[in-house]
Amino acid sequence: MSLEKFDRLLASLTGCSRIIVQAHDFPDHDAIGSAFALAYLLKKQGFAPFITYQGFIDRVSLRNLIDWLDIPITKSHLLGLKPSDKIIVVDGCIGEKNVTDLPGIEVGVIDHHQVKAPSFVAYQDIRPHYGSTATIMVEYFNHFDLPIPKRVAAALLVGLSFDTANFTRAVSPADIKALLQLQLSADMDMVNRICRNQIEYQELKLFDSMLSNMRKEKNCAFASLPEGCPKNMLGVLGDFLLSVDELDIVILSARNREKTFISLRSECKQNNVADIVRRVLNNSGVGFGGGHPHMAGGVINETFQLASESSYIYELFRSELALS
Ligand SMILES: [Mn+2]
Repeated sequence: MSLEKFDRLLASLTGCSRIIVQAHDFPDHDAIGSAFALAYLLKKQGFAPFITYQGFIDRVSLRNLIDWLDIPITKSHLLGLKPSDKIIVVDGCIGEKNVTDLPGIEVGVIDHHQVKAPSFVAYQDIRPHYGSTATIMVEYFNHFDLPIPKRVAAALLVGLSFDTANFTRAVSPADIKALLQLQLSADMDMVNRICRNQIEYQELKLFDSMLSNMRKEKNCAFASLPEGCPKNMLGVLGDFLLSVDELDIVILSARNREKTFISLRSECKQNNVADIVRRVLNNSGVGFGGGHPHMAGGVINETFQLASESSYIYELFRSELALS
């Protein structure tokens, strides 16, 4: 992929006092790591970048990533954003429900999800076949012949590892090339320490609650988590269930801050969970969702009795699944 268009974007931004690098809302490791890398690269090109996001950081491994690698992040309300600000969205796309439309004009989208950027976005680099946005960022550094600093390499490698579930899903040859390159530059003790510590002691009881109301139908498991379960923890729990031999699809839900979050995992081709969640939520107006064929998420607008949450989710999704 030629990056001449990116050169043209930077040329068009000459004279901008600052550039906002926006990670998707409720960011994950890939979003923050990629934003960190892009901000470093922009700084090297003479710009004044600020990394920002909306939502919360509610997962210990992401907090560790930010703290231990000293990643500078500014909450958007502290930036005093103006309509003239230039925004580059990473690991997400403006127009998607998980990217808040901040004051400012979106001039770029760099993402690896199945998305379509609005036509007003001058620069679009969308590669759904890549395992992570971090992989795209490695290619940007190479384009500029820029060595990847130790901290940036560590952040990118954590993002790549998380998004590919340690190279077990959605891995492209570009991801493996990036892995090789990042391993040479990153502090691997640091990378491994961040990747290994994914759960807090007090979260162990969530496994208990999940198993206590889990419903298994053929190769699919449904479960609802108690109110307040961190959204990102759903992914950890979903991956845990997916590691069960008999289970190929996992659908989890949890109420958090007055919303119900859905997390879907699939390891069978017959069930593209990004399509399923869009069909079930977006098309019906019940909520919204999206993601990858193997890993997707969504939010339900509707309010319902907590007692009936698990059966509601079950009824909603059951008919859209191809179970065996
Ligand atoms: Mn990603």
